[in-house]
Amino acid sequence: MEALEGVRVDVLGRKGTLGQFSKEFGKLAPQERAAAGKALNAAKDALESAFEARKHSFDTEALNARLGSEWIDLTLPAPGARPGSLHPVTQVQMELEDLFTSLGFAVLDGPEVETEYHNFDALNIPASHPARDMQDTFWLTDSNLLRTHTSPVQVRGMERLGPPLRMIAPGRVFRNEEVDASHEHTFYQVEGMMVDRNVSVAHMLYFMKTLLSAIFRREVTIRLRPGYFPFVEPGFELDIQCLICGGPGCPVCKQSGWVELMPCGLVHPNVLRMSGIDPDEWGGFAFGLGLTRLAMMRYGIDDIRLFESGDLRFLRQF
Ligand code: FA5
Repeated sequence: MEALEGVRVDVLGRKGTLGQFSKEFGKLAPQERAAAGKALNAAKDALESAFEARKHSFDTEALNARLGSEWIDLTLPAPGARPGSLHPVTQVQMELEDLFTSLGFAVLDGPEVETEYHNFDALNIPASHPARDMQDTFWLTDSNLLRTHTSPVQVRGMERLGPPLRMIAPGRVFRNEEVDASHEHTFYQVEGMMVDRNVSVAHMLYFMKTLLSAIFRREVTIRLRPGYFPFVEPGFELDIQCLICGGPGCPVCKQSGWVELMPCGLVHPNVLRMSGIDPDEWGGFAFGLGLTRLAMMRYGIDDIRLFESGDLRFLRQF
């Protein structure tokens, strides 16, 4: 097509061969000019239509080549929907549910829009208590809130089922949080609670160790340190050695080598009392597991923001 255009310009262009002929007209005798002009115009017309015809045949050839190469058979069956997969957090959640139901725990659910009473007051955190500042809260205009933890489901479980009680409550929680590699504003926790006679820290440790070895399918190094939560006494923080870096420090463990995974403790007598359970007769333990962080450790994911990103390149790996 390019070569053809080159020839066209050479012949028909302003400085082309045919143009040169018209310049010669002055040299002709006046009576010869009319015939020469006619002949020149006829030549020009003939050449123009020859070029057009050639161009048209090139166009047709190009179109035929495309039609040949881009051909699809519309009668073939469609390729079918790409199979989806469960979100990594859902997978870990389902494993935990299986494990705890096999240990006699009920799986309970609670609302994501919670009352201030269930999220705070009934957990021994009255309005004036400084512990409310530990969890930056998304308040709604009707004085309800987006639950900051799964602990309100403990209260709902105690109110509804009473003792003896074994329950877990997985679910989504929300905090008005500065987002980084290990902190999201929307993440998942699993609450665990057992209320019975003579429940001790030893029972609590047994269930938490069972949980960790089932999830990681290997020995993980843990440490227990004192932790403060108004709804437990004594309270602990259970940390696991960071499985992303193995200890030397990385952004996920904030360079400490340890990841805070599971705060826990013995249920505070005030909490039992507020839910109508006599603390002189019953005791209990409770833990609040960071489920999203657990999934990070389980799969070696170094940035929590990937979970809620909706990025299919991430999700298709599970
Ligand atoms: C609580 O939410 C308490 N309700 C836990 C509890 C339950 C204590 C029962 C005692 C008895 P905390 O704010 O530390 O505690 O959060 C619990 C876990 O959630 C943390 O250990 C961590 O794994 C996870 N977590 C907390 N904030 C975030 C966040 N912004 N992003 C991701 N995970 C988080």
